[in-house]
Amino acid sequence: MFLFSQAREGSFSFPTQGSSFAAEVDSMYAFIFWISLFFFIVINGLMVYFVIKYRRKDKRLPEKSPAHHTVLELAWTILPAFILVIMFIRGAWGYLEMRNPPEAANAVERTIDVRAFKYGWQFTYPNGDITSELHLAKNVPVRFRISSRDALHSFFIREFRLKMDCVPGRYTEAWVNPIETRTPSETISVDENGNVSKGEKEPFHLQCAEYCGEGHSQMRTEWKDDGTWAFPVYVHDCSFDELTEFTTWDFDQNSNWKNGEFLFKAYGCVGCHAIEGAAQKVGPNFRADQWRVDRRSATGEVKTFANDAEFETYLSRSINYSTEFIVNGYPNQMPKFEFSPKQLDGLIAFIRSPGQETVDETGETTDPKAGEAGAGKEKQKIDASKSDESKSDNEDGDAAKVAEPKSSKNTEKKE
Ligand code: HEC
Ligand SMILES: [Cu+2]
Repeated sequence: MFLFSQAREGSFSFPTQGSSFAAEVDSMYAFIFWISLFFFIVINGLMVYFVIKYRRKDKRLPEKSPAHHTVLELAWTILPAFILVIMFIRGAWGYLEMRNPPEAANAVERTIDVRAFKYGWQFTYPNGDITSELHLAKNVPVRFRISSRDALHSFFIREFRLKMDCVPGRYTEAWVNPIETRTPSETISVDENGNVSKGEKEPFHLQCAEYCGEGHSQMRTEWKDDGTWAFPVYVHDCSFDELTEFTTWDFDQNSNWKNGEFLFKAYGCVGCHAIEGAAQKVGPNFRADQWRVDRRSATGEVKTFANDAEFETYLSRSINYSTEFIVNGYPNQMPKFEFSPKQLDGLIAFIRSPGQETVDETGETTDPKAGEAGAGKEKQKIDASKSDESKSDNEDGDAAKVAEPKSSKNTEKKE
C-alpha cells in the first residue's frame, strides 16, 4: 500500500491528493491492483512450478485427471465473486459520490462554467469573471458546468482525480472539493531583480485528455518561456467570494494593450496564434512588423490598407467575423467571437505590438508606426459611438456597429 497512499508531492504512482475524493480513488485503485497482483503471482507461480515439477521425465503415461469436483468448483466461483462484488460496491459508491455534487456545490453561486475549445480553456465564474486560469478555494466544493465549443475534449485535473468529457452542444457536470492549497506565489518565484522563474511547486495540472486536433498538447498546465503558467489550477485559502481578487480583470484600470493581452489569453487566441518569432501555431503569428502588410485570401482576393483605420477594421472583422476572409495558406479554423468595440480596441493594440507594450501619457497604446494616419482619432470616434452593449447583440447588428465608423471614412468596399 505504501506506493499508493503516500500524500507527498506526487508518490511513485500518483500525484498529490488534492481533492476530497482523491484518497478514495487511489485506495480503490490500490485495492484492485494488489488483489490482481496477488492472483497473478499465485496463478503464474503455481503454473510455472507445476510445469517444472510434472514435466515428462520418463516413459510413464499421464494419469487420468478427475473430470469434476463440485465443491471445488463452487468454491472457486463463489469466493472470487465476493471479491468482485466488493470491488463493484466500492466503485459504485465512489462513482456516485463523484457524480452527485453535494448540496453546498450544487447552487448556481458555486458553479463555474468550463469551456473547452481548440485549443484552450476558459472559466467563467458565477459573478461573470472570465479567466484562463482556474482559481478555487480550499474546502469549498464547486460544481463545474462543462461544455465544448468545437470538438470533443476532456477536462482532466490529475491532482483532483477528476475527469469529465467536454461535449459540443450539451453540458456535462463535475464537482470538486479541493483540500490542498496551491497558490501562485508557490508556483512562480520572483528574484530581487524582478526576474520570474518557475517556483518550487507546480500548480495543479489541468490537461485535455481527449485528442482533439493538432493543438491538443497545448491544452495543459505548462510553464511558458515568457514566465507564466498556461492554464494553471490554483487553490487559495480563502472564501469563494474572495476569489474575485484573483479572477477580476478591471478593464478601466488597465491600458488598452494590457486589456488586449488579457483577452488574448482569456479567449484562447494564444492557443492558435504565436506572437513575434515564436514557433508557428495553427493561425498566423502576430508580429509588430506584420502591421499593415497586404493580405491575400484563400480565394485570391487581395486586401490592401490605405491607412491604419482600414487595417483596424480588417483586424476587428477578422476577429468577430473570422470566416469572412481566410488568409491564404491557413485553414478556416478560427471561431467567431463577439467582442465589444472596446475589447476589440484592446486586442488590436496588443496584436499590433505583441512583443512589448508602448504607452503614451494618455494611457493609450501608441502606434509603432505612429503618425501615419489618424488612428487615435478613429479610435476615439469608435469608443464614443458605441458602448459595450453590442456584445450581446445579434450578428448583423454587431456587424454594422463594428464596421461602420471605420469604413465610413475610407474607401473599403463591403463584400
Ligand atoms: C482555433 C484556432 C484559432 C483561435 C482560437 C483564434 N484564431 Fe485567429 N486565426 C486562426 C487562423 C487559422 C487564422 C487564419 C485564417 C483566417 O484568416 O481565418 C486566423 C486569423 C486571424 C486574424 C487575421 C490575421 C492576419 O494576419 O490577417 C486575426 C486578426 C486573428 N486571427 C485574431 C484572433 C484573435 C484576437 C483571437 C482570440 C480572440 C483568435 N484569433 C483566436 C485561428 C485561430
Ligand atoms: Cu482538447
